[in-house]
Amino acid sequence: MSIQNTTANNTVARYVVIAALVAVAFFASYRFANAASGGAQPAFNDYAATQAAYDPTAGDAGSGCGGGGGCCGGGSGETVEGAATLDADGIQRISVDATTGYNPNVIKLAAGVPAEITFSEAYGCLGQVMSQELNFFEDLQTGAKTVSLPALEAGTYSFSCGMEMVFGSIVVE
Ligand SMILES: [Cu+2]
Repeated sequence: MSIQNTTANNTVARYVVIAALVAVAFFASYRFANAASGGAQPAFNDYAATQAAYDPTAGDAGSGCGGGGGCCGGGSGETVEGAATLDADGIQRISVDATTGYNPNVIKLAAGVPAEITFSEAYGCLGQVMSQELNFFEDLQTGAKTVSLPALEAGTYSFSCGMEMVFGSIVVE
């Protein structure tokens, strides 16, 4: 091996080391900034950034809230209303897409009529949907689930993801 080649190899090696140090420093500062800004409690308007973490095609590899950092974005903040359809069997039904937040996130039901709400399959933060008020908890990671509700009195009931970070409401009129 000539001297020139050795020098070239050393130069390449030096650049590799510098690049690695820069990458480590960048990652460390990112982690620090993330921790300083609250870590496990991201801002409610951080939805676009956190949405990527919910990509259903990426599976659910540790994307739950426990890991800190971008978890639930808290929803887009936009209200999307959807009204249930009364079927011939006397049950009102509506489907909710839960893949990237609840769509619709304001579900309108008629009072005094039993209802079935079908939530789509969902992962990560939205992998579970629940309501203490209406007493349901469903795991959406294993597929879409239909929640059966009795005839409800008029009022507004809330539901959320399993960590109570993304919310929707059921408005019964
Ligand atoms: Cu969540």
